[in-house]
Amino acid sequence: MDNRTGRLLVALGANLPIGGQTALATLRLAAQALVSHGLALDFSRFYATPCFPAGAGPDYVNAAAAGVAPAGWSADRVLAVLHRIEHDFGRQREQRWGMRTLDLDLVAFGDAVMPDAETQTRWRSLDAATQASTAPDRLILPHPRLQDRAFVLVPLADVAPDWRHPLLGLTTLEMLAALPAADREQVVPIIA
Ligand code: PH2
Ligand code: MG
Ligand code: MG
Repeated sequence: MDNRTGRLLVALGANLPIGGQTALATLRLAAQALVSHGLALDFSRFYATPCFPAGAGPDYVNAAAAGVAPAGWSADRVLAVLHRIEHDFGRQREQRWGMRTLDLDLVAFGDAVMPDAETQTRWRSLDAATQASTAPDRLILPHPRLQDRAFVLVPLADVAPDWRHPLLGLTTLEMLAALPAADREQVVPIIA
């Protein structure tokens, strides 16, 4: 996985069962759905991760995927597919950082910086309180919280260790190494 245009990174997460199906089962089915919608992706292992913020809900299952979209697809077209699959798995979009049956986040699209470097940097640099209370109303790339989250970076290191953040200049492995060890150690592969 490198930074070529059209290469994409996706983060997958779930922390609620749906219709008697576990979050892990949902994530496995969502992985298949991404591929059947035309995205050629490699998937990381699946991980058990503590809910962020701590205590806000059950533990999550997280994974990541890296690969390519069909030729000519825009980031917004990929995002529409992610939203479609979330909807198919019962996701109701309402509460900020609320519990969810399925969350599919577009983390990066090649070297794309959207909508522009200044806006991405502003969202990336928000203080914790503002992060918790505001959500962007359009696609920001790379995902503004990517560099902060072990539950994104640990799975991403399975499939895109050398991807380089176009604004920070750091690879996945370098961003991961910059996190507290305790954050990394709480992201545990599920052997199943
Ligand atoms: N996603 C969130 C909020 N909190 N915590 C974990 N462990 N994993 C997630 O994917 C996650 C979260 C918002 O999308
Ligand atoms: Mg999301
Ligand atoms: Mg998310």
